Amino acid sequence: MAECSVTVDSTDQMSYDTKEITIDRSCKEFTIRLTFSGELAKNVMGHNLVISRTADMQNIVTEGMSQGLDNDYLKKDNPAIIAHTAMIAAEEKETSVTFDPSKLEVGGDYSFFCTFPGHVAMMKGKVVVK
Ligand code: CU1
Repeated sequence: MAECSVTVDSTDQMSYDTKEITIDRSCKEFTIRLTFSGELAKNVMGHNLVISRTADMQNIVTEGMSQGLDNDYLKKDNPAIIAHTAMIAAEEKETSVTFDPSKLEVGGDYSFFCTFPGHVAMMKGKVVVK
């Protein structure tokens, strides 16, 4: 049976607990659950999880910076964003996003990452589509 969800934890150390997630394209829907196991507040250690083609990642991060914390440092109407969670931290320790994995191509080069300013250097990983 296909595994149609994954949980990724994020921390006060500006990190996710995994460097790679696998999305099974045979799932009707795929859910990514993002948790926060730290103690810091969103304005200092907010994390989200965004999926895009790796080639679009830097642009999404850069344009997100000017959107501010109120918009989760993300320009959400950018069509290059395939899926994204809300930004969380100690105030709200869990969120999730459910999307249609048929938007992804098997073998495509995709990444997941955090758009909080400065975090992408440490908070990114590979999305494997099978
Ligand atoms: Cu972050």
